[in-house]
Amino acid sequence: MGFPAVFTDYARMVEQRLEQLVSDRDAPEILKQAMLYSLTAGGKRLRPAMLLEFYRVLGGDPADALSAACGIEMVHTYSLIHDDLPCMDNDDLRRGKPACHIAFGEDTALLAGDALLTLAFEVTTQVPSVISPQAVVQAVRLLAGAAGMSGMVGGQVLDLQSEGKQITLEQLQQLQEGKTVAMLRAAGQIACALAGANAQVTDAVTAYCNCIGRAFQIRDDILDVIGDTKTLGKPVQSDMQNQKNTYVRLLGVEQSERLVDKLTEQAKGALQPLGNCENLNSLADVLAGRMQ
Ligand code: GRG
Repeated sequence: MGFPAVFTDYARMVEQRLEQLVSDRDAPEILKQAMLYSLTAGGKRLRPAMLLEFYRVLGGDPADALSAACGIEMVHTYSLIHDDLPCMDNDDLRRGKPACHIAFGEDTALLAGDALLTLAFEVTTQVPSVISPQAVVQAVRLLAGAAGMSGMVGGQVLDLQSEGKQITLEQLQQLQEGKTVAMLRAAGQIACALAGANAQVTDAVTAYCNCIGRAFQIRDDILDVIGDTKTLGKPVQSDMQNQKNTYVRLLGVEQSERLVDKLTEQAKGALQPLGNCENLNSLADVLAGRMQ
């Protein structure tokens, strides 16, 4: 089963805009090249596509939220560049290509990540006037919160600290909540903010994203064991080598797969109050069985 067609359309829209947003800027050529190298290396574009689809489901025109969608993909791409650096996971391959620091050197890769992180906040504010300034402020706040110390960066610190140590399932969930779930949840919540959704709708979207986020990371843990480098575009068995704590390590593959299925059903259930969310329901199913 492939991604619903609309997600392929979103990915194309996001890729075009990402290229524009970086190419058009006045900045050192090598920096732009490194940023574009990682931004255009492929990837599922999951976070921006979720943002755009939620925005559409909530009554908006996805084109109006496109720059904000690019913002979340920029933060995600920065995190991958920094995660691959020798001082972090020290991986040479990303999205099927040499990692940014292999292609451009550690110094330029570090700075390309920094530039993507900062540009992300700038472009998130580039929305048309149908979206209120208050909604934009809220979107920026959500993005910063998800990316920062209590979100992705915090999760990464817990991940690094726990390498080679035995941690509990509860600690693992907390780590993955920061490292992975926070950014996926931000995709849904930013869409809610931009669309002016009420609290009840925002809660339903948040519940879906929380379940999808947990299932996504557990599937990632599984793929590190059962996946292959060519399909994944990144090295496999790297969790074991880096002595990472994963669901597979704590529960085994089968029980982890059952948990992914349970979370996927919960995610779909969470969207029922919103009415027709066919594409997001299909997305949940596709992600549960993804091989890349
Ligand atoms: C914040 C300094 C700093 C480092 C980043 C969280 C993190 C730390 C890096 C991301 C690496 C990682 C394995 C995160 C877990 C989430 C995850 C599975 C990311 C991969 O996301 P996909 O599968 O990637 O959506 P594509 O390439 O498809 O965009």
